[in-house]
Amino acid sequence: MEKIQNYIGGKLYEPVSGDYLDNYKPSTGKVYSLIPDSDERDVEKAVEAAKAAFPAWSAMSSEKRLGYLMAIANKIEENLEDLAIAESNDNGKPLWLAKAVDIPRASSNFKFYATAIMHDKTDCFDMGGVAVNYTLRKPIGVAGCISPWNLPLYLFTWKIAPALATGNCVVAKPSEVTPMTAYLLSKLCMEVGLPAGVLNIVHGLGHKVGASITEHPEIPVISFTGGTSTGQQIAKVAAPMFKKLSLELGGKNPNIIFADCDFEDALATTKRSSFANQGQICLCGSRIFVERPIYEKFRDAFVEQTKKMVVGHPMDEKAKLGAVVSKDHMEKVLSYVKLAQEEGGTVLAGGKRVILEGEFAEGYYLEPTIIEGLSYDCRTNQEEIFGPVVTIMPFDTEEEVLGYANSSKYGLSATVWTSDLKRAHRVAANLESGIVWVNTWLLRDLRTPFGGVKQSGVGREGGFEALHFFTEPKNICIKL
Ligand code: TXE
Repeated sequence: MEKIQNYIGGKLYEPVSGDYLDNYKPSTGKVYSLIPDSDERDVEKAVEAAKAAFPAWSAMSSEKRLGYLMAIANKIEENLEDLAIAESNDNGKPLWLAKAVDIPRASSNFKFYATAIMHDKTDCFDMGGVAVNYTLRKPIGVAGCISPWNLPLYLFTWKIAPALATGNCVVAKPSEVTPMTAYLLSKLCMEVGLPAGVLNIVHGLGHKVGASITEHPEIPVISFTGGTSTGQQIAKVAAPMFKKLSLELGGKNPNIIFADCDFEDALATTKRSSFANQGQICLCGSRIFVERPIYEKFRDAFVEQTKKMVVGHPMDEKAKLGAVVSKDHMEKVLSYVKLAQEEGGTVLAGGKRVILEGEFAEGYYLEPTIIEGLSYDCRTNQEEIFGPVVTIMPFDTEEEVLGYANSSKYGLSATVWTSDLKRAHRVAANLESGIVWVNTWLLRDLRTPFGGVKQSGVGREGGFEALHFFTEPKNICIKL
């Protein structure tokens, strides 16, 4: 049984406790590796290593840091197949998805930030002969990066890359549900000779290792992606310590489809935005609103095509959906299907666990599920389910659907389908979300600000937003 190890000070270590946790393979429901059950002692070792590495790493030229990060990006590409298999084994997602999305994006994250630091600039304010002001941006020190299980390496590197690129050192914790690719990444960092202590990865439970990172007095900046309730816990600890905080949390994203949409494109994309990654993407469009003139036509076509979607084991090329990430999560999602029916909803497609043959019989598979007949403000339409479950309902006016869409306590992303350019601008401007896609979904430019409003988080990742998050500006005014 493979034992994952912590990566501290450039070396691999057992946890100080010597204890391990079971790591389950979602596709089979069986334990297939072991995770260090680390604690504050491992975090302390990691912080010491990061502090020791910080002076040299932060003083290094951007060009030299670019070299290390590009070397890591190239290693990820060279090991794409192994990393994708590991990701699929750990998360349950189809292998083709890990190969097409997760692992290539992990490499892109490193490449994007390795090059971004070569183009960042600061400000100068000329007081007309009296004085001149210039701004310096300096790395903060040891950054804490805590990431979730839905896009493990993709989101892990999305935090680490800008933190390292800007000259910080990192103590990172991947989700204990999907630790494998972070472990493999640590080996790639050793292969490229990343200086000891620049990146440290401590595996273990959120309330132990995650909490220890959050409350550590020598980690002044925390970047977190995960559930809203966990984000609240982290904020409670970090705020009184005046830590800089980035929180990327949950979503309950509206998918608004007007009658003048490109019907086939809206239908094809809605299948993806509803069920990609088994619906375990914070950007999935889980509330579908269709303008009444095309409601029945769209609903019936969507149901018919959803029923044909193959749910299979992750190595099955035909599988559109693999396994959801854990038994607990599968049961949580099924509990929402039950709730929806109690709230008056009708299941038009799916709603049940899928039992596959042979070694996959105990895997965590769910049917893609569509539910109709709910009110916009019921729990099913207000709470994040984070599985392959969407609701669908008609609307008659723009004001009505904006009211439905904005009724959520979340505000991460939204999708709008219309051929009316003026309406696209108007509706996008009135949606309470950090990201709006018009006639597309999950089309990503890494330069754009990424994040949400309301209970979807605090701050933005992406582009120069991330470079500025991981640095502190200093204004120097010189009298002439
Ligand atoms: O998140 P958690 P999980 C949502 C989604 C999902 C829910 C829970 O609704 O069902 O969050 O998912 C660490 N101090 N999203 O369990 O618990 C934990 O170990 C410090 C949306 O993944 O928030 C893990 O590494 N850290 C999200 C990370 O936090 C703590 C994607 C996330 O775990 C901690 C995933 C603590 N007290 C889930 N407790 C998105 N926005 O993409 C836990 N952790």
